[in-house]
Amino acid sequence: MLSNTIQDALNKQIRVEAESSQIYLAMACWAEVKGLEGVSNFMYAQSDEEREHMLKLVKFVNERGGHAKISQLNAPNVTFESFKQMFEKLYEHEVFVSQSINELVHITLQERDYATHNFLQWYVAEQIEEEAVARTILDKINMIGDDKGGLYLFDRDIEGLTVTTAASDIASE
Ligand code: OFO
Repeated sequence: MLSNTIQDALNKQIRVEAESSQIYLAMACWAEVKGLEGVSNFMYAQSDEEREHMLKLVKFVNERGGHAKISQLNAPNVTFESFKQMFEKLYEHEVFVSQSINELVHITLQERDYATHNFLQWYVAEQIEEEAVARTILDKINMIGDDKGGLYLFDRDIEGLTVTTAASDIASE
C-alpha cells in the first residue's frame, strides 16, 4: 500500500513523464516540417518512450492500491531557433527529469517505502542513459556547427545512434 506522500510524489512524476512525451512530440513535429526525417523519427521514438515511462508509473500506482492521477499538462515549446537550441533543450529537460527522479527516490527513503525505492532504480538507470544520449548528440551538433553537409549526415545517422553507459544493462531490462 502506498502512503499519500508517495502516491502524490509518484503522481507528480507521472505528469513529468507525460509532459516529456509532449515536449518531444513537439520537437518531432518541428524537425519533420524542417525536413529532417532522421531527427524527427528519433524524437517521435523519444516521445513514445516517455509515454512508456509514464504508463509504467501509472500501472505501479494502481497495482499498489493507489490511484494514478492523469492531470492537465503544460503546453510544450513548438518552435526552436535552431537544431542546436532544440537539442540543448532536450539535454536540459533530461537533467531536470533526473533531478525529479532523484527527489522521488529521496522521498521513498524518508518514507521507508523500499518497494517503491526498488521500482525506481530502473528510472535512475534510464536517466543516466538518456542524459548520456543527449550529451552525445549535443557534442555532435557542436562539432557540425553551421555545416549543412554535416547536418545532412547527422540526420541520416541519428536513428542508429547508440550510447552504452555503465547503467545500460539495468536500463534495458
Ligand atoms: Fe522518462 O526518461 Fe527521459 O525524461
